[in-house]
Amino acid sequence: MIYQQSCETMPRDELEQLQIERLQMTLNRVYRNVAFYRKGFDAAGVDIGKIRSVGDLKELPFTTKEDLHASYPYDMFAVPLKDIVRIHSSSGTTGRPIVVGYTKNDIQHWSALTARVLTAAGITEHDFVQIAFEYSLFTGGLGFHYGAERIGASVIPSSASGNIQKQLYIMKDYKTSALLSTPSFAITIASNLREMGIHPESLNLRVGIFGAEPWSDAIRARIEDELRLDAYDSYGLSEIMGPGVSGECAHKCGLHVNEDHFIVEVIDPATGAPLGYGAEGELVFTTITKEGVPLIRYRTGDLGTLTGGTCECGRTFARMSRVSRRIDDMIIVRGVKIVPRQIEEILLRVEGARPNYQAIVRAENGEDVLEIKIEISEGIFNDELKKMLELKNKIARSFEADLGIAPHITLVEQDSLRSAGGGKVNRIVDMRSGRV
Ligand code: DLL
Repeated sequence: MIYQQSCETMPRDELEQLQIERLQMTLNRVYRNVAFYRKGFDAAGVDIGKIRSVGDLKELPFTTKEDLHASYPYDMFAVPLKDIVRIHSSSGTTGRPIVVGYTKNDIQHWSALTARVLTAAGITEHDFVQIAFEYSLFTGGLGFHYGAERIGASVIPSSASGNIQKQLYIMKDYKTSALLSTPSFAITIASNLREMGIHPESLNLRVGIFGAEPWSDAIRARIEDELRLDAYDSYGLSEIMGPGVSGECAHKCGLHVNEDHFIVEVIDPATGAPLGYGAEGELVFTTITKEGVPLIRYRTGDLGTLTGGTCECGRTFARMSRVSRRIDDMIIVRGVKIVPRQIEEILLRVEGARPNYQAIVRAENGEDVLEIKIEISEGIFNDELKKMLELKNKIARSFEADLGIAPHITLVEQDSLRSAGGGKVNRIVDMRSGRV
């Protein structure tokens, strides 16, 4: 199913024409209204009148997260504040947050884009959509809420905070058919179901949309199996809009980027050089319809690849791969390079462990020390000490066998690792660089 057929299946030449027209309007708008861009374009010697094709985009300087931090709170806004109808902010855990604002038109577009993502996952007006993303300054809850209402679904705004058991009773009693949450929250939901003796077959769940943090196909398989639903990936970031930037269709061969609203590029993170389709690099987005906070060539820090060509579903938009990690997510501990995916794979193999973890590296007496905090279910947590010790040893041995380092394992209570900022689990904390 396609929500906006004529946009989502637009022939490529028409799409490129639309993109360049919208890009030119956006460039004029930011040059007129945002001092950061006026100064930046002038300093780089860019004449925006000469940007005549999407390929010319590479002449423009990048916008970085640091630029957004420096503009806190409103210096990047391109409209008078009276025209802003909604404020969100990013869930950054270091430094000042990034503040984003939406005009009435931005909200209209945003709801259409999340409606597209929901429709691509097969969600319709007949569904009961439980939105278990946080409703807060985080964009997940409200972003999807407007899209779900727009397609006429029955929305259950359960949010992600509060008592998990209540969340499950709502799911059961209100006959939730579509669940939206972070993948780590879906895992917590699944293990609580088991503990409460609710069999997933007794629920009405049939589809789930998960996102806001990296998750692998192995996690997808586990969620699908434990919740008996069809799981779709959805990507987005507050700086660019929130959820609705891209999402999977039934073919699950990449996430369709809503290219009539965002131009996507992949660049070499070291040199900034544009890379072609198929090459892995940093995802960079330019907004071409946003009024509140338009961004030009925003470096996301997320790693991915792009694929072209029309998808079997008929959509002509480029597809991005699933984002397996952020560029700065790799940690080097005593010379060993570790990415979150490796930790997750080990935990998925150890019976009794759950792949909800946080890796913390610190320097103690000049040596790197790795601690892995792992959430375990309440059942085990309240169990006798011996069982917990056994589990800890089993996990530590698996790490040593796979990575050659024995981390310090700390077992923590379920749901204790999710941050307040959007309910995501912050996988890597590097105390050596102050990165949390
Ligand atoms: O996470 C928006 C969102 C809400 C997306 C709900 C999908 C669903 P932020 O809090 O600003 O916005 O965080 C954005 O999260 O740069 C990625 O690093 C990461 N991220 C988001 N979606 C995915 C995903 C929301 N599907 C940052 N896979 C991004 C991997 C993701 N990482």
